[in-house]
Amino acid sequence: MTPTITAFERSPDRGQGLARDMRVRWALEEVGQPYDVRLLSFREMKEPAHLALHPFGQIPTYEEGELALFETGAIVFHIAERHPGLLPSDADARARALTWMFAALNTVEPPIVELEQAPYAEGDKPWFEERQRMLEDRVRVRLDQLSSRLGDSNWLDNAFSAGDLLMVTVLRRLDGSGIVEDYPNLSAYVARGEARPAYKRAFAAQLAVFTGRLATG
Ligand SMILES: N[C@@H](CCC(=O)N[C@@H](CS)C(=O)NCC(=O)O)C(=O)O
Repeated sequence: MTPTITAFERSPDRGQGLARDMRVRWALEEVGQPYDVRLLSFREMKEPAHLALHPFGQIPTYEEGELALFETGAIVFHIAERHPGLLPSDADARARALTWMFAALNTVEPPIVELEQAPYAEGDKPWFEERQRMLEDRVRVRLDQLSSRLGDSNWLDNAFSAGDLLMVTVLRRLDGSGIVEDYPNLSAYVARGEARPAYKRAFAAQLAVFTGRLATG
């Protein structure tokens, strides 16, 4: 059965891979599962039909027959559980990959999202610049730690996994800030993720929502 995901009809980043349907598209591409996409306006995201699928009125969602899921971590885990390629078969390695999935979403993403949203939410406050510096320091603490752990490895725990998929998409949220560039091994890690054919297909498909064109090759 072909799953259907939801995505922005008009994304704030105009399809640069930052909207979170990118994670789900990438996971589906990694495992070779075709999917359909239903595009939603901001108004439609807050209407009862979508709230029945996603209680917080957000994207992405994932529908497969009777099953309806929200939260990218849960959706990527579901895909990874049902197809080979995103989670190791060894039980301990699988548990470690799951740990990295949670670390990406629970430990690394929150300070990044706070930094990203501060200019919109608090940009007009007299204390904004001081707070912005504090938020950036918090992000740097996490990136220092992640960079130390990654070291010279290609991926977080040997082979590429759903943990890397989520971590790369989380780090990409810092695009344009120049922060990841201060960590050469993290920059190279993100670039390795972006170089994967499945990532490129997912990126092209998301961008095509805005350009109307799917890149070939
Ligand atoms: N924790 C959620 C976050 C979902 C989320 O923030 N989605 C954004 C798009 S990337 C959204 O729908 N924003 C519009 C809104 O919250 O109204 C997940 O990982 O799925």
